[in-house]
Amino acid sequence: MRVGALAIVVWFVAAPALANVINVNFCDCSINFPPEALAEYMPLVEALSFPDADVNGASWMDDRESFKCELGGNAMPDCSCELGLVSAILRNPELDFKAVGGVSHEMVYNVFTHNLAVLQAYLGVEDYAALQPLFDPLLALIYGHLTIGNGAFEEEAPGQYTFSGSGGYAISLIYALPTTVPISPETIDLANYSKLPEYLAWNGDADGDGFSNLDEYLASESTAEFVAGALDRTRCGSQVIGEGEGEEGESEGEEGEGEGEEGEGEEDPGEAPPLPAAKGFAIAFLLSVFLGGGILLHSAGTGRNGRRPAN
Ligand SMILES: [Ca+2]
Ligand SMILES: [Ca+2]
Repeated sequence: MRVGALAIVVWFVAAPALANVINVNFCDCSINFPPEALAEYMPLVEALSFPDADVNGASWMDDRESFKCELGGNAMPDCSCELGLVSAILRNPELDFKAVGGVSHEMVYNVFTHNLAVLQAYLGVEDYAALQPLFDPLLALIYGHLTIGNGAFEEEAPGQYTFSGSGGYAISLIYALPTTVPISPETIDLANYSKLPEYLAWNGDADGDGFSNLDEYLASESTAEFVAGALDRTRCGSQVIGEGEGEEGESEGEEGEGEGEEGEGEEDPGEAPPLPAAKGFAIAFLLSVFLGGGILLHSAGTGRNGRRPAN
């Protein structure tokens, strides 16, 4: 990994004994909720609680006056499973399913680090450097979800937006970053980032065995077995199969989204029912949550920095 432009990654790169290995536990990039004071927002807090948070489904937020939102999921836990898959690939430079229609370490590494450089360029060196100390965990989540990249983000009005999928969720997080200058339209255009939904999204197929990642999740008895099975062509989740057995099947993975496509959230399976609106819940709080609840950001005053947990 290049050291200059990608220096930000250092926070979550542990002892890179091998070139291009990124060690990041996305579940560590989360949240210690301050307890009591949050009763009013408990539905939202519960939705965001890691490692079981599933907030990358069809969602919307409206932070123009009082804060309101509806959050959806896609039936797969985000950090432990969906981002866990990304993490496992980033850790293993030997992983390569390209010859059988799957993903490789190189592909995921390149997308992950490319997006890091793109966002850094969009935000500018000074803003990015200012954000980095406080927001590295959040930035890691952004890059992880961008790498998956499915879904869409649409700003309907300043502070009012809809989003779906990991890509849309990542953009919603970028939208909420407390920058010193307004975030440009290019910065919140998912089309400007690289992504690998055909391999990494719920309906993608990382190992090219014909079973979608959701298939593998539903056939798994644990998170670890999901991550292992989704990267093992002799398994569908916890179940042993013949290599490539699912290739003739009808898995959703066969309809995996192509790179750059913006899938619609309504395709997501098992969408969680919308949560009740959480009035008065400032974006600043949500961002502070990513920092362990210690910091309330100025962003509440900007009106633009809304944030939500979907995807
Ligand atoms: Ca999910
Ligand atoms: Ca598979």
